[in-house]
Amino acid sequence: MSKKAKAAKTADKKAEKSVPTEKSSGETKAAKSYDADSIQVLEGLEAVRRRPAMYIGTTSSRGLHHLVYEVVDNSVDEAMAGHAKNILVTVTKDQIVEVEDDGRGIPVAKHAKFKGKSALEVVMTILHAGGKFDRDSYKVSGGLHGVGVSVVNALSEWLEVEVKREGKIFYQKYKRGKPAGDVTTKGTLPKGKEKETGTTVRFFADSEIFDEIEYKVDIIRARLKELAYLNAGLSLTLVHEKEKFKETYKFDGGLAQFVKDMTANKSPLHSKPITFEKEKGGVKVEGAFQYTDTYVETLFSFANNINTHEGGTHLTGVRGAFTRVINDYARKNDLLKEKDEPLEGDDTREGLFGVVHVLVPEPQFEGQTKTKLGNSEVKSVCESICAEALQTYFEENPPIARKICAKAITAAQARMAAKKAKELTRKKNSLDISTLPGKLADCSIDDPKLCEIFLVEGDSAGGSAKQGRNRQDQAILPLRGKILNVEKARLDKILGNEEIRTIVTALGAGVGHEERKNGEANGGMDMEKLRYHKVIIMTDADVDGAHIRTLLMTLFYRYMRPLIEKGHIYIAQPPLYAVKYEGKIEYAYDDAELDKIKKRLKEKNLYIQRYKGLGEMNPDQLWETTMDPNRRVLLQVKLEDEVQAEEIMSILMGNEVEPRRIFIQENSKEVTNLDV
Ligand code: 0RA
Repeated sequence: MSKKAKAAKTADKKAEKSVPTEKSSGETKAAKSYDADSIQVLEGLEAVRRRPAMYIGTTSSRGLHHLVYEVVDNSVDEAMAGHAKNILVTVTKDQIVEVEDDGRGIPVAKHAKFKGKSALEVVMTILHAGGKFDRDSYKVSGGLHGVGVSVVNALSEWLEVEVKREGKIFYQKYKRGKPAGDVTTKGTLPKGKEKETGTTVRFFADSEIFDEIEYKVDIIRARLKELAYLNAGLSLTLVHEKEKFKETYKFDGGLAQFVKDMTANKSPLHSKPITFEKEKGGVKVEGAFQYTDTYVETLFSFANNINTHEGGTHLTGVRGAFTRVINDYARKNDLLKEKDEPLEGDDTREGLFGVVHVLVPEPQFEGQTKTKLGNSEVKSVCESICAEALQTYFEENPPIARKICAKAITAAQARMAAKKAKELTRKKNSLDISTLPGKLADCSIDDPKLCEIFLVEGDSAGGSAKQGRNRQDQAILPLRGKILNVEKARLDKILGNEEIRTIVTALGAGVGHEERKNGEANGGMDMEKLRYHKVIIMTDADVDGAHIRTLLMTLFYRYMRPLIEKGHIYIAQPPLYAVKYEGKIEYAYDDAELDKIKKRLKEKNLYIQRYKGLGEMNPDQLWETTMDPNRRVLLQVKLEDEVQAEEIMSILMGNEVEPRRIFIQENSKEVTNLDV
């Protein structure tokens, strides 16, 4: 018997007797020096319940949704091994989650290594046991995913699993991770369906562990849709009973379809995305890319079905390929003359939309949120596969290759012009008050942590805000009319725009997609210089206000993203109604609230005013309802899901007018609640 198996055997004995405490497993460790794996086994599921955050990150709503991802990921693994084609996820009215797949079914045979227990029970009740039953395929495993279905079991009040295999239905139930009975045969499959196989996991998350048990359809939907794009042909259905929601995602076009859908509201330079799919050195790389006439780069990267928000070696490799191939092509075809400087990476990717997905046998996830791929070998594999595909594409499509090169060359010229404009803005940026914009009413104290700035729509509201504010720590910057749509302009033009320059100067931290790293001279935002830790967008509660807010959010999202990532952006919530009676006044922030007030004061003679704009409030009212930190409600803008944010942004700001109009109308009531 191997050392591991022995350890597991001991573990089972311990588990039978009692729940091992941390101390006891520590003693065992010292006495017999088991390897890391066996210690995890020793700890058992009780460890998961004791420190859930270690396994799923958090016990907030985010952690709750991780349970669903974890179970779904197991079914996706089965699909990637080529055995499951359909996955059905149901959230019942009672917040029970059911995940059904048509894979081979978790094996049920007795398992020698685990004292003759059913493999099913082992998979469900022993930490990290999944790996002991290798499915010979890549696994979905990421920073927080990939912990194993047993973790879900441990954190569920109860969990049931049903396996269809060998013409039978096997069943087992667990309570807080412990079997509530043996694996039983629940029945046989009906005539004609004897060959059906699959796994169904049904669980009810434990309210002793989670802050709240309420699954959000948007969040699950985003993940399932993402998985459908990443796994061409796989069908994922989501049913959310409470929301009366049912949708199926299946994309035979996979990543190419993902790119096409994302650029649907933009103007592409070529109709078909550039795609590749190849394996090299045990790493499988898949990609799809399309240039649009926009000015930003939008690349998504995934590793083993996990969105690598922080990028990593796969993305670096792909980016390098674009820089190299486009420079080579432009030189070779004399589009770039000998005297010309080489194109920078950013120039070659202007307007580029794309996605890369790698499958790595042993992914290393690094970074703050464990969403940065660290495997160094992946970089050169991605670079060479992507470069080869690009080269071939350019050779086969010379007119498109020339268009792409021309765009990159113009981007380089614009970059140089922007550099000048940026330097101008930077100079004005210094904390020297005399260079701050004239219409900014600044705070009197200068600790950024305590200071906030209101970006206010219109001069008249700006005037009220200036009078109503606490001038010690609240600054007001009135914005005149609409700001430039940054989605449709290059950086030089954007920084040339008066309104935007004013905002950038007032905030003081410069512009950039990322935060500037220590010691870097330029590029990125310098968050140390940010002059206000709360940047509050205050616009009218109407369609125009929503539009201005969107324009500002687009500016922040595209060019000052660290502001959003670090949680500095807020949206003020002015009231929609004032209810006046007997010299008193109450405010309602939405229609429901108005109804409540009306009911409560039905005896009174009410005068109801609907605010059309902030300008209709006098300075005191504006302070009381919207600006006073003790009474106001601020919405913090968060970046929950980049793919979803991109979708929203491109609908809101893209070329096509119609979808945008529809979106703003449908959502103008809720637009403030969006997690961008
Ligand atoms: C281990 C081995 C095999 C299948 C699975 C696990 C499996 C796990 C899950 C979890 C959800 N759905 C699943 N489907 C399959 C291979 C079994 C065989 O060789 O027949």
